[in-house]
Order: sequence, then C-alpha cells, then structure tokens
Amino acid sequence: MSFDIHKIRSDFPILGRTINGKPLVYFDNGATTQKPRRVIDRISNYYLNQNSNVHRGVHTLSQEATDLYEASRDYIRKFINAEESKEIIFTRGTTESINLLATALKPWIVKGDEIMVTAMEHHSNFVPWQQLCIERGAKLKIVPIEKNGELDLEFLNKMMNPYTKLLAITHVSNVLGTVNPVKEIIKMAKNKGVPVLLDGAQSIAHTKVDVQDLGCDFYAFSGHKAYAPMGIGVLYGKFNWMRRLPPYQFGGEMIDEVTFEKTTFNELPYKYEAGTPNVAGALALETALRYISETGIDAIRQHEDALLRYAENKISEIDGVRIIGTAPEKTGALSFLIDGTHPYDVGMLLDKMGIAVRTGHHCAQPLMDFLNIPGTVRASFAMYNTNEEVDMFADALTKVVAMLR
Ligand code: 7TS
Repeated sequence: MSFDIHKIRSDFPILGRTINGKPLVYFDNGATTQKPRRVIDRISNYYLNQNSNVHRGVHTLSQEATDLYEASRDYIRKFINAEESKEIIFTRGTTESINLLATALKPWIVKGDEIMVTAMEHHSNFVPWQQLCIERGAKLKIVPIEKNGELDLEFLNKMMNPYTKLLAITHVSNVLGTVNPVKEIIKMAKNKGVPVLLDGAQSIAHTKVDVQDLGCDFYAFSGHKAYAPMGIGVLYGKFNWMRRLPPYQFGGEMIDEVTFEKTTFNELPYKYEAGTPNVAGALALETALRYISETGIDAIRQHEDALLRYAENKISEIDGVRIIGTAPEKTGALSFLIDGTHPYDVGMLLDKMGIAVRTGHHCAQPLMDFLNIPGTVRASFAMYNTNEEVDMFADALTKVVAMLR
C-alpha cells in the first residue's frame, strides 16, 4: 500500500479544526497524537454494544468483553513481537509501567547496587529509579551524552559492573529526537549480565519495535502517543522476570485465593492487573496499532524522517536558530532555540497563528541542566503532518522572530 497522506489526514477529524482563526498545524505529537476516527468509533462501539466487566461473569456480554480484551492483548504481543501474551501487562501508560517495574524490583535492589539511566531520560524514566535508589541505598548512575545528543557508548559500557542491577534507557529521546542504538546497547548490557528496560514512549509510533530482536527485558509505552486514547499503556516484561517479581497493587483480579490469613496471587499477566481494567482503552489500542500496521511503520518512519529533515533545513535558514539535538539518527522531535527569544514567547505567538508546539523542559530537567539551557521549543511530528505544514510553521516562525527582536 502506498503512503496516502490525503487519505491519512481525512481519517483524523480534528485536523479539520481551526485555532485562532487559522488552520490547525498540530506539531505536539510527542505529547500526544491525535486519534483517527476508527479509534474513536472503537471506544463508542464498545460502550454502545459490548460493555461489561471482564474475567468475572458467566454471562455472554462479560465473556464477549473478556475475549475482546484478551484478543487485544494478543494483537499487541504480535505488534511488538513478544513471545507470549502473558508478557503484555496493561497499564495506564509509560509512567505507570515504569512505576510498576520500579516497585516490583524493589526487593531485588540492595545497598551498594547500582541502577543506570541516561542524561536524556524523561522524568518518568528517571524519578522512579532515583527514588528507588534513595530508598534502598543504591547508586543512580547517569550515562552522559555527547554535544550532538548521542550517548557516549564507550563510557556506557565501562560504567556497567557486577553491581549494576538495571539499565533504564529511552529508545527515542522526547527532546532531542535521538534514536539510541538500543540493540547494540542491549548487547553490551547482556555481555555484562545487566537487564535492560526500554522506555518506548517515543518509539512505538515511529519505528519498528521487535522486543525479541532487540533483546530487551522490559519495554514500556503509552497508547496515547500512538493514536490510541489516553489512560492505556503497556509494560512488556519477559516471563522469566515477571513471574519472579512481587505484585504492584493488591485487590480484585490479581489474586488466586484469599483467606483471612493469607493471599496467593494470580498468574501472569493478571498478577499485575489489579482491579477493573481499561477495557475500551485496550480495544482502542489494538485498533490504533492495526492502523499503524496497515499504514506501514516503515513508511511512517520514512515520511516522518523526511519531514524532520525538511523542517530542520527550513528553520536553519532563520537567523539565530539553534537546533538542540543533531545526532545522525533522529526521529519525531525537533527541538530548537532562537537567539534573543524565550521558548515560551515563541510557543505563545505560534499558537496565535494556529500552530501547536511545546515549550519548556519537556519533563527532562536533568537534560536541560546537562545542556545548560532553560528549555526548548519542540515541534514533534506524526504520520499525518505534511511539508506544507512545515512551510506554514517556518513562515510563522520568521514572523515570530521579527516580532520578538
Ligand atoms: N517517557 C518518554 C520518553 C516520554 O516522552 C513520555 C511523555 C513519558 C515517558 C511519559 O509518558 P506518559 O504517557 O506516561 O505521560 N512525554 C511527553 C512529552 O514529551 N511531552 O508531553 C509528554
């Protein structure tokens, strides 16, 4: 199937909106993507025709909802090529997935252990590990980055030692757009016996993810950054890990048997899915991932990368623009600063012209400190963005610069 941008755009009703009297140019996809009509329809169809609680009822509707929910889990397994569907744990999103893992790993971390993260992590993949280290008397080690936004791999390799209990690393940086060479990194980690968590929040919608090929032990992502609704996400965890780790939350569904004295826990993945899950969200996540598959993840990556290069070239022509993150392998995000302007003012003025970008630290304050900048303006792309939108953005930016200087 060819990549038909007009057809794709027509699938996203919100793209027809105007903002401040101007056609919407939505370049805040790193924060959340828009939703195609079929995802929105999937949610309403569930509540109109299929709503019931799962895993609990003998009645037909409950059975139907359970089958659909489990079929979604299995589709997601295939999408990321996990070995077994019990390795797919539904969560609220990346943040919850990582918190789940950090909580479950707690007993395994003892004084003197080390956890490694990188200087480019989102707070979601930083604060849980920092807090775990504080609580357990472990050491948080930060992998530095080069000036262009690439990781220092040699240093990373040297930093791992017999005390390293986990390497938690983002697949794609939400600020710099850097695509980390995670397969190579995981290989290094495996050689030293270090398990790896990949934060996939910014990779799932932009690049092919095959967890078995990558060799990661854990992979976390949010549905809402991949055309699915908010409030649904996944933690992929290798069976051999998750079966040994303790539960994260207690309550209904995650138990096997409860007495006044003690409780035994359910098998995977239910051990990690306490309470009523977001069934509509899971079904809509399946729909969104099917939409990505149908469009073709490689075609999407190609389109978005071409867009990114086009945008980089366009805005580089504007006087005083400094691009933050110039790694050779980038996708999705274009961060920049303009001499003599504040990111917030740039974002505000772009909004007046209908253009949605994000400004600030992008939940990566340690990275901002590392780069010694207050924040950036970030344009982030999705499959439905176009060169014409980039042209509008660059024209608007030229006007903004003239206004602010
Ligand atoms: N990890 C990365 C790399 C992210 O970019 C984000 C969200 C998260 C984790 C957290 O995801 P959540 O769905 O649990 O919130 N990033 C952004 C962003 O760049 N702008 O807004 C949210």
